[in-house]
Amino acid sequence: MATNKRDAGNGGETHQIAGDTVERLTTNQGIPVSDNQNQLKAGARGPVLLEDFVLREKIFHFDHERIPERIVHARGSAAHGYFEAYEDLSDITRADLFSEKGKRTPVFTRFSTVAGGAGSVDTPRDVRGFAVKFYTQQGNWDLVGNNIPVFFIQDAIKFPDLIHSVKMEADKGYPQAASAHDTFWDFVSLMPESTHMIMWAMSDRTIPRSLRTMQGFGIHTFRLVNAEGKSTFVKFHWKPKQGMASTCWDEAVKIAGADPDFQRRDLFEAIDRGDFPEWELGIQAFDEAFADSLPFDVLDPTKIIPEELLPVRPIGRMVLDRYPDNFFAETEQVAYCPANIVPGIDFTNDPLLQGRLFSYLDTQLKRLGSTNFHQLPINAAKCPVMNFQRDGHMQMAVPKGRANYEPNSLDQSDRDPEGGGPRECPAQGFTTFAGRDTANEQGDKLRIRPESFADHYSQARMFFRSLAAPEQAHLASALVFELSKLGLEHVRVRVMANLVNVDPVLAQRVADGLAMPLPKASPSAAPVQDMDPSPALRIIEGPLDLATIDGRAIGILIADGTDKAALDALTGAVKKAGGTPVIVAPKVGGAKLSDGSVQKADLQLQGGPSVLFDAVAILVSEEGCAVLLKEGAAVQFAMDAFGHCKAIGHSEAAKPLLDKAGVEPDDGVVPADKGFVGAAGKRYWDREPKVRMLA
Ligand code: HDD
Repeated sequence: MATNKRDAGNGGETHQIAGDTVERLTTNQGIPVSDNQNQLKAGARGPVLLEDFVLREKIFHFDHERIPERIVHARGSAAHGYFEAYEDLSDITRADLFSEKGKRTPVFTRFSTVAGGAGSVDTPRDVRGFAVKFYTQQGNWDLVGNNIPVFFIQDAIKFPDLIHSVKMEADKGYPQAASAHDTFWDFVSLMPESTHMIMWAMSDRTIPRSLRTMQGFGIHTFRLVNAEGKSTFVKFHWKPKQGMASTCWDEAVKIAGADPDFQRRDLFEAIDRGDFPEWELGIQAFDEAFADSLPFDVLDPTKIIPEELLPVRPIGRMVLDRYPDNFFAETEQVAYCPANIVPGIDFTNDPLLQGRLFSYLDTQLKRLGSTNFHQLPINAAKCPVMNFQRDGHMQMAVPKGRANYEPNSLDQSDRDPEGGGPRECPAQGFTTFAGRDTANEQGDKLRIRPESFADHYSQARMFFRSLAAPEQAHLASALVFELSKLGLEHVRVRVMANLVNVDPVLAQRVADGLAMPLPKASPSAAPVQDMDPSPALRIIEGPLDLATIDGRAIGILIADGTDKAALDALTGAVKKAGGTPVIVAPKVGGAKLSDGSVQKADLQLQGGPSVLFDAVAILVSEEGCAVLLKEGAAVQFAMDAFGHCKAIGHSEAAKPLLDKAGVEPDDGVVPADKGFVGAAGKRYWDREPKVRMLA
């Protein structure tokens, strides 16, 4: 692996000579550099000389530092870790990573937003990518999923249209990282198959609090195949051990200003403090007969199998325990590809998946510039890679011997120290599952959607009806917000006509929120079914709503005069519960506490608004409160914490500040020393109607 010591490819030597206390700076050719401050000039005030190869090489390299950003998922954050299998799954798959209990496989996982550019903020309303590269002993397996289990479209031929519509508009060049504009809603309203995903995209799932509090999904139906060649259909699920948590929209918007890197920082800091994020991998495994019994097609990526119908079986866990050493070399250059699959796992005929199998390799060539991108350390398999592929731009390996073709009859003579080279392995090698996904797989060549993909509304309805009441209100309000941003009236009407099919009550709430008449339902290609609600789909009151401060950040606002004993007690209690106390004060140098000691601040108040925390405490004396009453940022601190339904712990003397901020008493507003830590693990959504109009 190349290092800044230039020891790779240079015979292992570093440019350190006897007696040197520091490593020597060199050019890329290894030539020691004597001066890194001044260009070569003819005289102190004279012209710069073209022969300055040190300057020219440095600027040349700098000029080429950027590579094309990803066309989608450009903004991302990643970490290294491992996957650990819970049990031997050889009854259903011969994949090496699932072959024995406790077996560990290294992973590199990248989370991303979809629409924004690489420099966009972390918290737009957007789907999040959830891509895992497993470096197995049988080669790399990439599970390239999202934090939502369905997709907007059923056929890959529509992907460029979808992405063009959601990215900044072609003529204006804005909005960045936002779906609230004409072209996106124009497109999706003409594509009823996107309706189910729209429900998820407008739900709290697309404004996650942290990358650590999101679920992940493989989306498509895949196959597991065992040593006997028997296939089992599977859907992959990632469940966060940290529980699930989302923000509310007003909070997400404010975080974008307060800390554009909020989620990247959160991931880094969690790993840095040893609080390693963890997800459980689970599968929904089923056979052909079960698939046939469902009222929808398992090859249709706009559908889920409700967990109540088919429970998720946990099969292992992923722990992310190492932040990348270098953002570009690892996070930017990692190249995921759904076609990277290992023996024991296989594709299905899902037409979206099949299109993806082409797209990613093509993208990597464009981005990384060489067919040898698999040799980059972050992409390289951690098992031997042996074949007869040769040459190409940036070939980093040095293959030995004459054997660069096969079959050959070269032997291990002096000229061919490596012999004839590697040979295919019929038994261990990847073999494609020979069976069919459906009984009528063969047929005429047609550009056609199967009838079984026609129901676009039943699961959208089920999703909406499965949510907790506050989530339904957030979803309806998100639709009102997005549609209110449109300039094209007829698009708004068309979206609402689709919504009538989903749920007339939802559609009416949106129409009321926009102050528009409700149109008639749009035609539906299939009758809309009333499916049983699936409570597993909820975040609020759902199975992963953990009510804990473990892994969460608690902002503690202090000022001169704050009681030292009370502060120590609170920070101690927060830490004991697994939370991270973050001290916020008007001055970063700190505040003078009641005992005369100075408590340093982690954040200055202007740069530490309450949106950055999961819950807050305001620990001030009368003297401190009097000062903060005149500081808008302090009033906003309390007002936003209340408005975002967070728990607020407070000292008795903080009450005038709470009053000024409009904080009203409820179960979430508690004395800091009486039950605050217990109260801080959840949000108080009942409060919401007091602070904003929801649709
Ligand atoms: Fe994709 C990147 C997820 C459909 C074409 N996609 C990309 C990434 C994720 C997904 C997480 C970022 C990986 C990373 O962190 O580097 N994509 C999905 C999911 C889909 C999906 C869950 C549907 C179920 N994608 C999809 C289709 C196509 C693409 C149908 C094209 C036909 N996706 C790409 C791409 C990207 C990509 C253009 C951009 C950067 C990259 O591949 O490496 O090839």
